[in-house]
Amino acid sequence: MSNVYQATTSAPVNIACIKYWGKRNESLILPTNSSLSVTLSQDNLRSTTTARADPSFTTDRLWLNGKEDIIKPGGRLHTCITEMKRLRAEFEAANPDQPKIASFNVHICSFNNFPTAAGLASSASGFAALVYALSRLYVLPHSPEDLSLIARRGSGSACRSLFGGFVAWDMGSDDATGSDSKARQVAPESHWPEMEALICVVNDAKKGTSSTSGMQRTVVTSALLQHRISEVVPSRMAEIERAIADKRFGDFAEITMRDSNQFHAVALDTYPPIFYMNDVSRAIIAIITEYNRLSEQPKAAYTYDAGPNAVIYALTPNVREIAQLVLYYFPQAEKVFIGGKEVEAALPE
Ligand code: 2P0
Repeated sequence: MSNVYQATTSAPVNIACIKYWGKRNESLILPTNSSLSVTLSQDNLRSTTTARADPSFTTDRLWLNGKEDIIKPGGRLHTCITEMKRLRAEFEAANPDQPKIASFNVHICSFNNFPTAAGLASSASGFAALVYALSRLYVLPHSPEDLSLIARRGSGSACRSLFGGFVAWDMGSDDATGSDSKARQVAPESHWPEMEALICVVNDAKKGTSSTSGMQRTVVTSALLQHRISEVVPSRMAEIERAIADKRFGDFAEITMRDSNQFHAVALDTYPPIFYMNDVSRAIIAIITEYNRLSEQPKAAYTYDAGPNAVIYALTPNVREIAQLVLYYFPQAEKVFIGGKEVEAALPE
């Protein structure tokens, strides 16, 4: 019987607090600003990917949620697979006892257990899982930081899903090869285990303007983006890293909400404008703003990506109260369970 070369891994979704929006190099996927996210550790927001290499495969093939996706030559999938095969070839050259599998074609099968392309960062977990599955298949010794360089070529935000916890994507300055545009763990999840994310699915349909084309239009047309990348993000990155290190939730929350607001302002400043939030998204902002007004420091932070769904960051002791509040204003929402117990709609005391 011949050997089977196969590996299965999964990777989680990440939700940015400092948003990535804009590329300075389209083909290398180099961003116009650094970004920072929290990797969600819930089991129900993951991409699970199996990769198999076999001499009998005549081409590389990939299935996403059971449907075959075409691997276009020169496209992002093709780039990631080619780069991983290159690392395996280097590994085989340095380790002659290893089986020669770098030249085999691969079949890749990936499933998301959440709605694809609904502004829930499916490309982030998808490409991270793809790169990670191939690294396991090829038993590569590379660090998550090294692998993040390749995941980035699949989808920018994917580089951040190779780490858990709080993760920065440093924009880097090597414009020729992008060798320093990679992810870095700012703090593991265990540093601040009370940090939780409440996800409010406002609409799980596929979004109208893809991130890739939306950000292209922004880079070309928005003057506000230029202000954001030069004047705002660099100091915000430093401030949020310090807030995370010191576990100052109020500051973390304010920076996160301000950055979400500015990202959507930049989308509006794009010409023609891009709207990702809808009336329900804006109602949730109003609810969280009112809730935060009741205390000295913010206790909840909303953030929105390229879609209408809200992610609310909060510390464990406040999550139930916030879920109760959202359910109070949206009684038609699906049931919410925390710790196995159904959350009842209620206003805070
Ligand atoms: C982020 N988003 O930082 C931001 C916030 C959406 C809003 O990263 O073109 O799907 O594949 O590099 O990674 C969405 O961008 O775009 C994104 P590509 P990607 O999470």
